[in-house]
Amino acid sequence: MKTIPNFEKLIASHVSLIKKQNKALEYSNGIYQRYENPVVTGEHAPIEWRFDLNPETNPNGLERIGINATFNPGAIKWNERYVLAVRVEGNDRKSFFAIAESSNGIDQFEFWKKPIELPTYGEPDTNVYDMRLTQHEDGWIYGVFCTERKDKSRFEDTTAAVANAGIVRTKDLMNWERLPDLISNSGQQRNVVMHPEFVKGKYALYTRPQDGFIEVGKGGGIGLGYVTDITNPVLEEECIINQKVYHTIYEMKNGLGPAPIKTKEGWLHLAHGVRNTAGGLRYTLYMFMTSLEDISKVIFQPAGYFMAPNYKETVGDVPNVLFANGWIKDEDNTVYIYYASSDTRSHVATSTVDKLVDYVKNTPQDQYTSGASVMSIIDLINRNSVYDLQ
Ligand code: M1P
Repeated sequence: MKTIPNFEKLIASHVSLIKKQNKALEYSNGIYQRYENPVVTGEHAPIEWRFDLNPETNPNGLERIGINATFNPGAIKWNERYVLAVRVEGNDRKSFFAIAESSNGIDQFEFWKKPIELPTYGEPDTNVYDMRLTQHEDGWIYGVFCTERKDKSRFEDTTAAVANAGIVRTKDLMNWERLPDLISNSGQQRNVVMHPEFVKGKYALYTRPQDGFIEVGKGGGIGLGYVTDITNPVLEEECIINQKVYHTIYEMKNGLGPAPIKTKEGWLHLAHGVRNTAGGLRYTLYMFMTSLEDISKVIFQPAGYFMAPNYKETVGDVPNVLFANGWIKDEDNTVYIYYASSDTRSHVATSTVDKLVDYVKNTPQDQYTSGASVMSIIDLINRNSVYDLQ
């Protein structure tokens, strides 16, 4: 093994970043706990991915390949480790997936030696992102991600693209088998997520049909459809189970986050909602619960957002965005919520199944008017009037 004299400082600061411990923030709303530091940033990318370490070919010690961001990770507990399938984006704007793992889920995430070499299907993907990992009862771990290619019907428009769901599966997170892309009636699909159990013998997929690449248009809402044979993934019976609604945090578009968590009371869902503002789009996270008997039926949905970007999190490549497509429910019912801020870095927040169920069941639902929101507060004040806060 050769020594690398010019890089000691860089290596030392990388090691200290990877080994850095995370600390829960002092304030919590009781529902979840945020942490001081992001869990994965662009600087977590291994030095060997970025620098040519050979002093002959890199006498000036320059970075050769820049990593711009690490965000929107899928998540799974695997061999007692907390494992993220991170969306890594290079300075060239291309995203790819790389596995990072930690022993405690809140800090010291370290990337595996090499990023995932994703097999292609048909025309090579121009860009891939936002992988949702689902441990399915059929024995496979599925990764459903967004695959983006140029819209050739609008050749002159260099921004015109088509988004669809790409599907891979694995048994060891190292060898990935690519299946055909989703075949659906919608022009475009993004935020497609596989349900972990068969439903009436079929694979169930949450979808987000959309008319355009960015705008959902007349489509939108979180959909649900079924696939009989996952090696020929034709989506059947797609219907919308969670609509966009005027003057809510998901007025403009929404999309499911990770695969839902099964609880005694129903399936817990984490999603993102988008509204437009004078300052651009604002992405926040919200939750809902669907019935164990009928996964298309939303039985609880708290009003408003579950998490919104805090001051630091509002800053980044795409400001004012929280996005989550990975969470892990541990054996002790702790839930690790992996979310990204402003399409730049990945964080963790922790909660428990009990707290999240309490949150979705007992937070007032949206009544869609200011007057009704005031009545919810007055009702709480009245019930609290027997307590003396002094
Ligand atoms: O930039 C915010 C997010 O925009 C897209 O999500 P959606 O299709 O729901 O609008 C995705 O590109 C996502 O990766 C990104 O974080």
